[in-house]
Amino acid sequence: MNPTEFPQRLVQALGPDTVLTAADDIAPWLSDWRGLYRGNAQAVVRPRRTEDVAQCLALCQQEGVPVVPRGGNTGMCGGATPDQGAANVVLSLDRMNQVRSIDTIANTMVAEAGCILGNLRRAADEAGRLLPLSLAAEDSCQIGGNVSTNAGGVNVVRYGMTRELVLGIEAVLPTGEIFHGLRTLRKDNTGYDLKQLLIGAEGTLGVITAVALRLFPRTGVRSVVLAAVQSPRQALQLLQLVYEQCGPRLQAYEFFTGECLELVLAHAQGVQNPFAQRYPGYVLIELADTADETALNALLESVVGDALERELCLDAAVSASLAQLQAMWKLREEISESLRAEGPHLKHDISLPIERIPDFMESAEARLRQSHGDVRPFIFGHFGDGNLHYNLSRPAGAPREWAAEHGAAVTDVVLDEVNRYGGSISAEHGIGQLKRDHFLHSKNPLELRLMRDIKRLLDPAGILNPGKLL
Ligand code: FAD
Ligand code: 2HG
Ligand code: ZN
Repeated sequence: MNPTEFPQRLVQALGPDTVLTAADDIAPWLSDWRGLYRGNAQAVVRPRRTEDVAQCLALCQQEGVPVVPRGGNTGMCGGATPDQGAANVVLSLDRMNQVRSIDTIANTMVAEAGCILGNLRRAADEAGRLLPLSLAAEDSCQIGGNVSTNAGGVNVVRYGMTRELVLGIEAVLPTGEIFHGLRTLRKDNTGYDLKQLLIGAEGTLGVITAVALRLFPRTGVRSVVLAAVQSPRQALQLLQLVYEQCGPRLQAYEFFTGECLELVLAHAQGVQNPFAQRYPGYVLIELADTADETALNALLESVVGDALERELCLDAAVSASLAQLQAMWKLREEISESLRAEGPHLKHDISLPIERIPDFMESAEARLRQSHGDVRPFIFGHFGDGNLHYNLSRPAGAPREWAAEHGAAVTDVVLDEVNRYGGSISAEHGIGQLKRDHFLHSKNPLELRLMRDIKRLLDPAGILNPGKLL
């Protein structure tokens, strides 16, 4: 086929407004948020309807054209970036951005895959409900991307991962067939739960076009404390106390080291250290409830009082207003952007059995000190659910290429420790192209065989997001 023939067929089938073919128009769709990857494509398709997605995939399957689904492009592993092949088609869901329904009796929302997560959270709020999936990228990422990566975020400790929020899915299979699984039922034990295969599949099994989500009572009353801690071990003891005393009101339990706070203070705008001195680590704890602000504040004061008395933290700053609450959250949420501003670094999105986090951190640090003593750790994460972002920046003064040269050896040390402590090499960001080799080594042969069989069954021509995950 000559190079313009296939794009022209897409244009004929879907209309010129839906298909971008000029190199300049395609260029912005070829790289990832971290700036790690850059690929090629012969066209970018931006459908408005599920039927258009189906038509696009059917045409691509006929000609064996690789398709890369794309959401908000905030993924950390290059999953939405095409490879170097000139034949790729990027399929963006950004124009499928309608909320189809909100049901405040069943407490469900049905939304198209291209809806921005923050917009869905606001739509739920306006209806008096909570969509609890929350992450710093929520004003850029799309719900289809969230479901495809099984995103986590800051409220997993209370509401679970995205998978636990999904009731139904509409998707297009690589064959062009539409999978009509957009049910909102809470109970449905009719055979295999096929939608689960699409959740966390990173666009390798189907293109999600709409999702049905669970909603919760709006937790309009919130209270936050930033607690300074001596160590991860102290953070763990504090977690036990907070959990025992606050139970389901515990909405977020986030950890970051003193180095992370310094980084944010150096790079982010409009941030302030609430403490007069520096501490080794910090825990941001949010309690939330549907009503009775006075009772919630009293609970927080009492937990903080107990924690200080039992020496489970070194210091604590409690939010006295919404502005203070937001300012404390900003210190946590700006870490990722500040790291990006600092330059290339190695990300390890790992999870561990929570009680083993302190031992893991001590052991990993000791090994890294021996092998790469000058590497700069920036460790933070969703401590309450066992997820650490174990990020390592190049030594001070080292060139930007440092990670390319030493990264593999450093990552081997970290992931070896993760394995020793019974953890996972990918907690919430997924595999994409970044972690494919580590992923293939981390799974046992039976798991890999089953995954490959499923891939072959749903995508016999192997056109959907090739080179990602498997
Ligand atoms: P993309 O990056 O566009 O795509 C991600 C993957 O999903 C790709 O493999 C792509 O092919 C596939 N995909 C996208 N849409 C579809 C679809 N409709 N159908 C099929 N496949 C599709 N992640 C967390 O889990 N927790 C966090 O706390 C968190 N914080 C972040 C903070 C910042 C500042 C940034 C930049 C990122 C953060 N992330 C976090 C990572 C990222 O936001 C999530 O992985 C998010 O779910 C990706 O959504 P997206 O729409 O940007 O997907
Ligand atoms: C977060 O929790 C994100 O802020 C990003 O998952 C983590 O940048 C990272 O490593
Ligand atoms: Zn995270």
